[in-house]
Amino acid sequence: MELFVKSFNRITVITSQKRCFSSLIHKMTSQSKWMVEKNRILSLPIEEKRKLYKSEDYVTVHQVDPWCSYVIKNKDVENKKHTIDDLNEFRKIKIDPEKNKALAEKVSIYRGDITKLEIDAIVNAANSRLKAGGGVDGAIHRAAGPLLQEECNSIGGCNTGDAQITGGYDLPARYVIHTVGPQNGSAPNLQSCYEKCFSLQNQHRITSIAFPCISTGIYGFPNRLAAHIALRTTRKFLEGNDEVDRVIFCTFMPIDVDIYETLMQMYFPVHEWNYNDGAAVSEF
Ligand code: AR6
Repeated sequence: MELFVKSFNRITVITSQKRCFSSLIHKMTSQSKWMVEKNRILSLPIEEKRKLYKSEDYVTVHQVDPWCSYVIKNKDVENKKHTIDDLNEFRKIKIDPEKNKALAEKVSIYRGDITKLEIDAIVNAANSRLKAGGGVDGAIHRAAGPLLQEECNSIGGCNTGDAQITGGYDLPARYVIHTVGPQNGSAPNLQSCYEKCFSLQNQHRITSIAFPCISTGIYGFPNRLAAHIALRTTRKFLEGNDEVDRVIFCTFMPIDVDIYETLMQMYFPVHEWNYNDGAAVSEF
């Protein structure tokens, strides 16, 4: 009987060791699959990479008008006036007017689906588990293909206000930067999302980046305040860094188009503006 129990225990230990080993092998195999594919895609010439895109209607960075041209082409933008509350938010940053012209050539509004952009990096409004969800997150995972989730699984998660970078796989974008916006309306956390995304730029030689309106969908952050935070943080970053050539604000909802068209005139003025009485007066 004693001999039987000993043998049984030994078999149990061997079986569980085997199971651990095979799960380790499985993990390594699936891990190396995304790693190999990520590196392969990142080194493809653009014409080859384009064959991977799920749809042919991709948009290159050069097809997105810089803000200085957008204002000229869309004359109605000038009729959109900011409010006193906007002015109070805007006064939280001191901008260097010398940089207005150069920066108005770097930033853009893009109306539409962020997954179409052929750009160095698109930002994903992710959740802290980095599991594909709804909204822009779902759209990005669908267009990138399943290896994006595999790479996210290998990272394990992301704290609110932080950011993690992965490959873009079948997306036109080379990289996806996953950031987790606040669910409780915390402005410092939202600001941190933008800062952390920018902080990854140097390491991965990202010179063009597109942001969705982080936290303003399922996470319920007020759209207008979110836009102030996005624009203020971007202006501050661009004033101190020359490496990034293009920052694109992807506005998917009409309300965000309206807000960004209004507020971009403050943070990235194309003409000179007077803010004396709270109403913008063009001086050109
Ligand atoms: N392209 C660009 N913007 C988009 C797209 C798209 N294809 N689809 C939606 N948006 P949301 P959150 C806009 O809800 O509030 C997910 O389940 C959308 O109109 O995607 O940060 C995650 O897994 C809105 O303006 O992100 C998290 O659990 C903006 O993207 C949670 O939602 C952000 O809305 C994150 O919530």
